[in-house]
Amino acid sequence: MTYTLYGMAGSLYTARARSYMRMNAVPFTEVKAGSEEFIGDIVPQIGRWIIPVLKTPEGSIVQDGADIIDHLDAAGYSKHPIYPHDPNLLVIAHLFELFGSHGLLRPAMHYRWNFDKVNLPFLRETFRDVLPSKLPKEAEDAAFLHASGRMRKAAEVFGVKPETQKLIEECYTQFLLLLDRHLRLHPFILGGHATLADYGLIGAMYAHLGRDPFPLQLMQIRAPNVFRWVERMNMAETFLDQNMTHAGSQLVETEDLPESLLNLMRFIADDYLQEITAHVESANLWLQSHPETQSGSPTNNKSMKSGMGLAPFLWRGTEIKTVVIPYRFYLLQRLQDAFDEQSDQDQAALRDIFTRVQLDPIFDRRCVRRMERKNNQEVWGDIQQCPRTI
Ligand SMILES: N[C@@H](CCC(=O)N[C@@H](CS)C(=O)NCC(=O)O)C(=O)O
Repeated sequence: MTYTLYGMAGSLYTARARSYMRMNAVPFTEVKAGSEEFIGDIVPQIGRWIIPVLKTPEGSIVQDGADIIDHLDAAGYSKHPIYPHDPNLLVIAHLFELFGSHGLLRPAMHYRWNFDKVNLPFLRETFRDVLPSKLPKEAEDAAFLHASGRMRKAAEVFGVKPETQKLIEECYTQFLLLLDRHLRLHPFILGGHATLADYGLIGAMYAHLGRDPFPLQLMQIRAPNVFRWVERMNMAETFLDQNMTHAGSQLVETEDLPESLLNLMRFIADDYLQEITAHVESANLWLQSHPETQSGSPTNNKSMKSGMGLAPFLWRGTEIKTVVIPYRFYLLQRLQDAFDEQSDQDQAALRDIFTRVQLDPIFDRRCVRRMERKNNQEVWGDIQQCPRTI
């Protein structure tokens, strides 16, 4: 009953699936994405080179971090519910899933690719995970140059430019300190056990920001409790620390949400709300000018190219443009679906909480078409009724 996880140690999206698998003691072997097995066997089944991919003991294939976690959750591996039962916590968990998967791309890429003196020898080794095995030295150097060149370009379309670097560092430091303050008292984002919120955040916080040499040291020095959480998110043992508010596995009280959690949500409002809004607006305009788009047609999503171009928006007062990635709408839709499923009373309570942290517009920023996943890729779904669509 052993699973196979195809990925890379330094990959953000592999990190979230791996974290779930380690924490919930799923038996698995990790195989490098540069292996012949992955290239020869798995890529043709998926139809594109993308990680992470899970192969089940029965031989079926699941691509996508969120879908892998859902698959294993449905198979009964979760030690504790990863989808909180409380409606408020459930929607907050989805918020962190969305922000963690995409809102941290700027610091992740900046701290990986703009500190060559410290990071580059390590990255050369780490990238061997995705290069074909046993390449001669020269070919390996050339392959690394090509792969890292693509990633440096990706950093630019995520908004990492010489003129934004300082702001990226200031904002990330602020985020680290807020997270550190929260994790000093709570072992996980929503309290006593890991939920979707933690699995969303761990991708960038481990693969790039808690593993590459430069940002790792920054985390250890400025935010030791964040570093400890990163360790905790990669181990199967139960963690007990009586200094923390949560000695057991219960989650925080929804009537009395910790101020440190609300502060993290305020950070997300300042840092990410404009961006996701701009992306939804861009996609809606694109869909308007492509009425021929059939339900079920693939978005041709790649991690750094989407065919929908770049969306301009004001990021903390500075205009930047970032690439519109359809997958974000899939995660945003999960949050909005979780909101829609609640009773009127629970929706009102959620609006209250989200209004307190200036995040209430996130319920209304809707893509006019649903985003589905079919055959392991994002496809446009049906037109959706959304009265408050922007
Ligand atoms: N939605 C996906 C995103 C996966 C993704 O973008 N993975 C990156 C690596 S971390 C990738 O494979 N990119 C394709 C490429 O670099 O060509 C998931 O969570 O699985």
